[in-house]
Amino acid sequence: MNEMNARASWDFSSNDPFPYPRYTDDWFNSHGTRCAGEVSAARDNEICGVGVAYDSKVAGIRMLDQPYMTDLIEANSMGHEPDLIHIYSASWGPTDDGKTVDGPRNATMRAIVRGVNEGRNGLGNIYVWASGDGGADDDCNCDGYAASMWTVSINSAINDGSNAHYDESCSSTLASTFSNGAKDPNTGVATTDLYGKCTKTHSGTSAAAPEAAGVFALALEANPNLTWRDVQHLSVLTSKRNSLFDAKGRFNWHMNGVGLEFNHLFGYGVLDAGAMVALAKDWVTVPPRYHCQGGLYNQPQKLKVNESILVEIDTTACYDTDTEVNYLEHVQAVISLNSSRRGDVELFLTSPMGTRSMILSRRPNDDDSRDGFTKWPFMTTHTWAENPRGSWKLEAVLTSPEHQEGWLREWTLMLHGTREPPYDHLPVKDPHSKLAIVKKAHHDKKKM
Ligand SMILES: [Ca+2]
Ligand SMILES: [Ca+2]
Ligand SMILES: [Ca+2]
Repeated sequence: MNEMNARASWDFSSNDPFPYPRYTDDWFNSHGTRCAGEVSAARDNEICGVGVAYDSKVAGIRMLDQPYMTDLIEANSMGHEPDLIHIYSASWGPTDDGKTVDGPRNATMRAIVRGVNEGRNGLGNIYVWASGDGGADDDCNCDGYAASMWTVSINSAINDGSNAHYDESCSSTLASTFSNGAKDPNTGVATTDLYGKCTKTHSGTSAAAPEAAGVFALALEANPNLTWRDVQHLSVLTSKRNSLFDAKGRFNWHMNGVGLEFNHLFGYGVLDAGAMVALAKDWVTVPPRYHCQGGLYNQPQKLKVNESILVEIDTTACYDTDTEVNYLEHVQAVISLNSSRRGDVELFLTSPMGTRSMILSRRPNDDDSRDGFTKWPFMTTHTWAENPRGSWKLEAVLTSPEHQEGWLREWTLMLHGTREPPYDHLPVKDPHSKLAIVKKAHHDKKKM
């Protein structure tokens, strides 16, 4: 490692200042060492490769290696030294079995919220999250850590631009980086390993998230004043579609209402470190963020099999109030529903500008009939920079071969974003850039 920051490190699994991995025959605890090397392996380290941000320092937080996980261990880890640590990179989460619906508990949620609001001396910690390795039968919007708007969740692509077989899809993924999964087994991620070794087989979205953490470290090096939201805006504006595509042809690229291309698998595309650093140098912090409850729908509706029911919320987006939102960042559809088979429910959210996000996909292994979803915050990033005023449509359907039943009970629409246009003070250097396209969309709209 380039330099280990011992002061920012801690072992929450055994409560001591030394987060050394516990060595086992199966190398089970090699994960953190491998992720750390991707970010921060020094130049000329004579072991292997080089970290994305090779001048960064890295702290180790050991927190997964004990018989059970507690809210307190998670909270302490996520909130550890939030002024010393700028970026937290997490390659863990709820079980990827395609039937778990789980997210941060109270203390962990509070720690993350405190991190983004107060961490990094008020600029906000960056929480980078692996979107998960549950494959096509899981949905990362059922992983409350990845789906949180306070985390930047990162999916992976393989070297030919297609998604990996283990990739999950969901509307909350912001961007992607590269990882293993190609047919050629020699296409894993090279990084540091236990016993001072080199591995060339680091894998999964676990290997994708630290690459993003490295890119964000470079952006913060170029401009230390970036807030946690600036980093998300930069990701949206500089990630590239390139040749990324869905190997199974399910999810195409679409353009949202302000001309930004997004994909259900890859978010806004693959991170471009050079473009992000260049734009970070010119960046002017985005205007204040407001939270607007756009509306509440609470007349229970019976779901239908293979036929959508449609409910609408018509919103002013808190027009002429203290929380007016005119330019979206994240949108949450906070939903309560239950069904005789939870995994058969699909949900789609369509914005007033016509952008349709699949906020829940079918999960064939999820046979829950009891819990359903209770005020679950399904999140989409796909309507970024759109104007939220108008009619939002929620479609719900049971995609069941046999007879199932269910109820959509409640839907609260939460709109998060700015009152002021976010990029007004940024110079446009490239007329074909996404920044130029969005600024033009915002400007044209104002003239109307
Ligand atoms: Ca220890
Ligand atoms: Ca998952
Ligand atoms: Ca997220």
